[in-house]
Amino acid sequence: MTILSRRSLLKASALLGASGAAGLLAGGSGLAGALKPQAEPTVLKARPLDFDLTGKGQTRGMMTYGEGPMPPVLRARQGEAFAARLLNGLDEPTTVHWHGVRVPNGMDGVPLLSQPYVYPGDHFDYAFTPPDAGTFWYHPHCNTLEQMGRGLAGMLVVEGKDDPSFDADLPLLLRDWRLGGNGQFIEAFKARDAAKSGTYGTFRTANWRKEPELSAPAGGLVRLRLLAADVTRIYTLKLDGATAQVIALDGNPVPNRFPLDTLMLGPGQRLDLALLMPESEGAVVTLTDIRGSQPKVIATLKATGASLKRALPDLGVLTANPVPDFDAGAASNLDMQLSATAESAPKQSICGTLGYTFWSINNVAWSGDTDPTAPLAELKQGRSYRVRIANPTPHAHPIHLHGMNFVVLSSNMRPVQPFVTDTWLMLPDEKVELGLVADNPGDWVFHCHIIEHQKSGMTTYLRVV
Ligand SMILES: [Cu+2]
Repeated sequence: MTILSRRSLLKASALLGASGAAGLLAGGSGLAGALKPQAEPTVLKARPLDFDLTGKGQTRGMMTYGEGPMPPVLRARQGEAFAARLLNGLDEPTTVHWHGVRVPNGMDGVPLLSQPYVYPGDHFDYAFTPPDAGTFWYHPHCNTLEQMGRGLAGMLVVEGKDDPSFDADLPLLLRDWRLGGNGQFIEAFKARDAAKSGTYGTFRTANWRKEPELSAPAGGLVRLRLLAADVTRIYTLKLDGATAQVIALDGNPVPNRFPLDTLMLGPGQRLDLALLMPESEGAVVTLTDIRGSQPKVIATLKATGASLKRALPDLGVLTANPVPDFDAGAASNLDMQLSATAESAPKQSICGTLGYTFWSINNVAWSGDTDPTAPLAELKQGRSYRVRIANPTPHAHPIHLHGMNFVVLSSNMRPVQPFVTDTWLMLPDEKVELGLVADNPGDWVFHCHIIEHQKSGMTTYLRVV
């Protein structure tokens, strides 16, 4: 299908109404959510919000999903139908992308590439059956810097049938806000920073609270689900006062569990920790971000009650997700270079533009959220590809693929496990090889998840046919 005819189809679909378009597009992918048993949809209303985030009075012009204030932690079950109806209560178009979930293309939430814009007052029905268990999230893919920057990001936990049992399951959404001293939003970015590592927030939160104190049973096993939902910040996490092991990265169980030493977590990434709470009531565990010049406390966990006397070895294994096996012997190479580009102005876009182009993939700068030119590559459905990515820039880039997972094969800079992931944090001067099985048909964006980089050129897409 050419882009032109696809666009025409999308425009025609938009006239049918959002839910009609969803069915049409999902049907076209061959993985039609519409043909599966329907789940009762969770209503997800995107809406403006004024809320006292800082404790110093209301921050105006925030955005959230649902009753709020914070977007709800959605729960789904692996292999069972899930549905959510997005109602757009904002005064601008939006969509929802289900980050890390291997959905049919029509459910992926990228305007023009996979679905129509959802205009103010309109709705869109998302329906899919999550194939994988783990920690995922949802956020817009339209005017993303503003919409995510103002609050639109929530967690999605997909429970597996054989998940080991924990004494507590604590999702923790980490993010910053760009607020001035009066607690009101300031400019979402600075161009000179967008051309470097990105523009940092000024007010840090976990679950929309500054340094929240959570509680968990003393001597209990806690599954701490961490999401780096910030538009810019990379975290280097450290835990004091408890032993913990990394059990999953980006929704997928890690091949070998390891301690949380100084693992970096880039925007878009998730990290599941199995944490053993201290035995004595009142003892405090502290999660700190040690990246940057000043360590910053993210959250604390206080032990409550009599000790449950559990131990980390009590935990069963997490079952691997049914991601297809990469076939190294039959794989073709696919090379990508992340680079800076000559500064230029991108085209106008319904989903907003920063007004700058700073970045590119294979020397092509994406000209906006909504004006794809051609796919970077056309992949054959079911075939394996060795994606070789080089980052010759002096900045880190968490590079994210929609619709499919890849397995980390090698890095020129650090030892890696064969992690299965949707987002890999490319370090400066790093070269990695990722194994991809192109098993999900459709057009899938591949972009840096530092949103200023994404929105100023570092985006492309792969077509699987
Ligand atoms: Cu980047």
